[in-house]
Amino acid sequence: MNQKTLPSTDDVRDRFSKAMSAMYQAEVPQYGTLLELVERVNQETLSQQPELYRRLEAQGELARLTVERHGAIRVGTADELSTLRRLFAVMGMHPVGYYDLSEAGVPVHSTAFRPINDNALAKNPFRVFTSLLRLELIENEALRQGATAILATRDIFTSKVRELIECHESKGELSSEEADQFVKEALETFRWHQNATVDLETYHALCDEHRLIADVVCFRGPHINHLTPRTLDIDEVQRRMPDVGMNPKAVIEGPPRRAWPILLRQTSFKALEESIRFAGDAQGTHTARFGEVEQRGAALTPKGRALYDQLLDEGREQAIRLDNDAHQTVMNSVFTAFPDSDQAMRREGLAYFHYYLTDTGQAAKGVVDQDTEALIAQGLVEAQPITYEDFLPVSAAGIFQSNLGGAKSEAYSGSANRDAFEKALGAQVTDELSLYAERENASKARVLASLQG
Ligand code: OOG
Ligand code: NI
Repeated sequence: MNQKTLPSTDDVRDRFSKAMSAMYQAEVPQYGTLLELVERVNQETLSQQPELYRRLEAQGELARLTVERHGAIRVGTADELSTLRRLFAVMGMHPVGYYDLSEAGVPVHSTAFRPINDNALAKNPFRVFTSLLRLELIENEALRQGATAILATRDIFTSKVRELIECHESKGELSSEEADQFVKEALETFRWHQNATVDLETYHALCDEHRLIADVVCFRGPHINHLTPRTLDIDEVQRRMPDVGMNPKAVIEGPPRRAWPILLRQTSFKALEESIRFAGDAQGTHTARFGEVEQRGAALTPKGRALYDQLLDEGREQAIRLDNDAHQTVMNSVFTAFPDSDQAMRREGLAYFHYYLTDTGQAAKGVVDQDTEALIAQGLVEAQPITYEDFLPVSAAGIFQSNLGGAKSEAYSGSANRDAFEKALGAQVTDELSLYAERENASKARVLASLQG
């Protein structure tokens, strides 16, 4: 077969994320409404802010904006997690980062499967936040054993998708037809099931321990529980959500609004109560699926992240139980300690930057100066913050809690275990900060080489 017709891992991921979005729109119509709202706000923001338009275009992010989504799932066993790792690898998505949610009273730990290099991210940065249930944190032994036994009987993958994963692993590629089939079969793992695999009594027993445990254990598969488009103005989306019939969560998580956004801000509409048929024919309900919006900003260096974490803690202490407006006012005043300009963030080493040549820089040759700040001052080089591609554990906990109905609990705290997670995953997770540092260094090296040229 002609080499050129073979789809790349980026193509497969692009097809899959679109198929997933279509499936979720059909399953949860409110998600379709959310997509329309975000699209409208993004268009308005871009037309009101030409400088933002220019920046996104220069970073190659304008094209990806309309396809950009993240999703989340929760699985029950090491075997499910490691097979997912192989499934995501077919789409060029690799485990990045370790998130310990036990600290926030949620008995899971997680990673994000996502593309890693510049080109893959520019094409479609689809990410899936993937959590593994930690049954070992449940003290009730009978309940723990019961849940383990239920999980042992299910297979969340179709036999065809397993075949196609193996085919990709041995050949290193799939044909276009195989890729389409892969997308169709992989999607089955993420589908919603109205029939639970357990009776109502078992469901309630698991819910009483933690709603999340019931969500993972009682169904045939790890239904996608939300999909998240990226907005350029999350405050505006939050404001307009009630107008289109959505019930937004109380506060926007993460940093406050800034001229130079950092990390990630998130909000969601509350999970829907959906009817479920339990074994033995009893009718009941389950609340799991919701819609979320995110606004992404600059990836922070370890120094920037430490400052963010410190200010977030301070802000959260002062903002307990405030409504969103009051919460944002507190955060705004606390975050005045975080410089809000690209230059200051760059000079103080708070954020990662992508360096590229201006038009003048592209025409220049034989420039031996190696000082990027001087090159920027001479108009040869520009630097744009690198977009944060990952997640934030405190925000993730806020999203979990607002949708599981739980208050913050100390029940499982202090039990991060990255080794156990990686053992279950069957691989190490990549450190997200090293990825940003590599991309920054590579962009600097390219610019300097070309100017010397
Ligand atoms: C995942 C919650 C985390 C985010 O955007 O931080 C998440 C879940 O509810 O399974 O998706
Ligand atoms: Ni999310």
